[in-house]
Amino acid sequence: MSLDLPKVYPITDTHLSGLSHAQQVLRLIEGGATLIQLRDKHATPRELYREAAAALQVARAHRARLIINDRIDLALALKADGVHLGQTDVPVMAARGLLGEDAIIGFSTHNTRQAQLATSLPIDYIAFGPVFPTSTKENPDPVAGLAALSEVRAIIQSLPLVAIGGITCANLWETLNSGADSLAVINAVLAEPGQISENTRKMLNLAFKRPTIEG
Ligand code: TZP
Ligand code: MG
Repeated sequence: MSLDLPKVYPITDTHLSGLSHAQQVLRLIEGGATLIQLRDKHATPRELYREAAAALQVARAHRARLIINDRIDLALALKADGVHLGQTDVPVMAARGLLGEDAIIGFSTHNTRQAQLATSLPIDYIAFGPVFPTSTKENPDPVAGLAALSEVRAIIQSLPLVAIGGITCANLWETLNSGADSLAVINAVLAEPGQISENTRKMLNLAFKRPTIEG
């Protein structure tokens, strides 16, 4: 299993953007996103089913992949591209059994121990963070920092690594240089709803211009 992750992996947030998930997905795709996570901690299951179905339709029409945060039931019912699970969600093994081999399963970790344990799970990528302070997540885990991100990179070897939490254009290069394959972002791309496509494009372009440590 080796997932080829795009450098920028946006996550939707209806409160922050004031837009539906489908509207956000369209704007993110227009900015170049090819892998997007639908995350909603507030909608009812019924609302979320409808919203996710609409967002998935937009993603499919543009050949982008849509991963559902937390909700294995919705991912299964809607045949989404995968699910992103946290430490207290349905166990990864159970999710893999339900979704099958082809689904993308991502798993959140917040410290090196969790990352180590995650290496034995049937997952396609590990997310690690918050790397930097974030005001987007309610009750975030302690800020882990770039040194811990580098440690995780070493621990998980070639398993794809997504960094998350407080990532912006200002810290994007150092985050990639610390071992992240991909950057999951909310605020950096959604905080200005009129600029979602532009800000996504800007981050993707910057990521491609990254100077490597070796030079
Ligand atoms: N998990 C760890 S930090 C975070 C999540 C969902 C929020 C990331 O949002 P932002 O705005 O990119 O800091
Ligand atoms: Mg979760």
